[in-house]
Amino acid sequence: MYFIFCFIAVFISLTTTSVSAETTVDGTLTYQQHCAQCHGVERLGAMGPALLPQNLSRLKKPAAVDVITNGRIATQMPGFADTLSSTEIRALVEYIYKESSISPGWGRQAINNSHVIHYEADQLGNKPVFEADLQNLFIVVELGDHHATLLDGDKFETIHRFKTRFAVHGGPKYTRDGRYVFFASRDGWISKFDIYNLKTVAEVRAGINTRNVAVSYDGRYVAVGNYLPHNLVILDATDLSLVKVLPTVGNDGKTSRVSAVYTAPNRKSFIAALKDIPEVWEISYADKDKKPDFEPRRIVLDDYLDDFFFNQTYTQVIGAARPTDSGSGKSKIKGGLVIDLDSGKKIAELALPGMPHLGSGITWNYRGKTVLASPNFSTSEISVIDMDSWKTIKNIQTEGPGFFMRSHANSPYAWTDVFFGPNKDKMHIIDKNTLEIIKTLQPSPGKTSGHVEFTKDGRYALVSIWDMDGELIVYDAKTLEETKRLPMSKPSGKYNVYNKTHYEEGTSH
Ligand code: DHE
Repeated sequence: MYFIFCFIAVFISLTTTSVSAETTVDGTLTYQQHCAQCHGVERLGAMGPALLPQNLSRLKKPAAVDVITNGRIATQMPGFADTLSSTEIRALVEYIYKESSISPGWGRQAINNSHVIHYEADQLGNKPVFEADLQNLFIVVELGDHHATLLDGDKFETIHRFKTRFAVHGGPKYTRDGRYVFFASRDGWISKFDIYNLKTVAEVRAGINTRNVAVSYDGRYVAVGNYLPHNLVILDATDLSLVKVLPTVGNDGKTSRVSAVYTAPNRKSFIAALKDIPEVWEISYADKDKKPDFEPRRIVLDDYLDDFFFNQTYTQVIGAARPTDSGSGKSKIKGGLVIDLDSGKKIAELALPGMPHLGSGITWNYRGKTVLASPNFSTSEISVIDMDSWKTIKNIQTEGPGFFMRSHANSPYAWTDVFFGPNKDKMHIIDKNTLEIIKTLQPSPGKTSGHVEFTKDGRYALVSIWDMDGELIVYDAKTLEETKRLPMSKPSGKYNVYNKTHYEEGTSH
């Protein structure tokens, strides 16, 4: 009897000890010590996404524990297994799933209050203040010290270096004439830069946590896709003044983050995929003579699209859900799906392994067929898919998972980085006709090499060394010999005016 009593007493004491240990760990404090720098003091996001219940709806708590413990693939999120105890991690998860006392709203008034016009259009001239081939310029985003460089693509010399907002992410977008470029920062700032006058002319904070920005083909509007608030924001491209806020609400009333928004030049519309609602939205700006109403056409899908791109005629969307974003690890469709934008119907499912990065997908002509190729965040392969039959032609084995892929219509090669793992300093060159890797470069041993962009004519390929003490390396795209190195501060992406404004098949959208 005494033995049973002692056993129960010890059991009660043990269980209460563990419960009280959990309740005494302060998730708030742990958050401020370890997470606030990237996710924002108020959990509204900065370099990392916002950590609020509104943003975590597709991530189950056990999956959040796993992300904090082991880190998240293809992001800057490290694992905390060696820094935090499992009790601290559980307390942190409870904290981030609690409603915040700070309202994550960022409405019309906040957007309008943030709007700054640095230069009115009539204050600046219409001729470039420098000499260079205006179609062969590059904007290079330097993440290391939050600057951008305007580079002459013939001489590979810096024309101008300027400050950007903190943590610019995604491709800056040009107007079709190449005069203006729009940047989006992760914390919602949209900046318009006048390349001819080398001046930032207007800025506005369009959201708290922004995904990316798109410019309409006619240069009249800018669309901003937000994670927080859950909306799309339409701006006037002239001065970035607010035109419309479109809350991203599904038919069932549920709200959603925006995965990304792009312009579809042939359709004269913006195409946006939603992260928490299985819908793609098409927002037309086709009518040139009157102001569009920006009412979305909803295409309802079987699954969420976290990542997507288009065929060259913009009649099809090719997208995939990311298993890690669905929390349960199970999205309904294994791999990717293809949607016909005219009919709004799914026309194929793709056998894509791992976590394909379709946003970096490119297309080319392979023995009379158009193929698409996509890197993969989680497996060491590049999938090459026939865009008629939607069957995989080949999975090209690489030395590690990659992030970005690039080619050019005038180049016989497609370049892809390795980016993750022990071979992160390598860059593969694939023959587009044989689908074999014909050379592997190691531009700067030990330092991550990633993201390639070609010159206008495809003669040179520019590679980034992702290091604070980084470089931009210029390669002859035919001989694959190095021709020049320019020191830069963690140059992330680089964007050629001609390739971008002509929607070159080898580059991103
Ligand atoms: Fe990106 C583009 C999403 C992490 C650097 N990234 C994009 C785009 C999307 C996207 C939707 C297309 C926007 C556009 O160009 O209009 N990125 C995501 C993610 O979901 C992911 C995996 C997690 C996240 O943190 O949001 C992610 N991205 C990163 C990084 O960690 C990178 C390497 C460093 C950084 O800047 O944070 C990074 N993403 C880039 C770059 C592009 C990009 C350089 C533009 C590629 C291009 O050539 O167009």
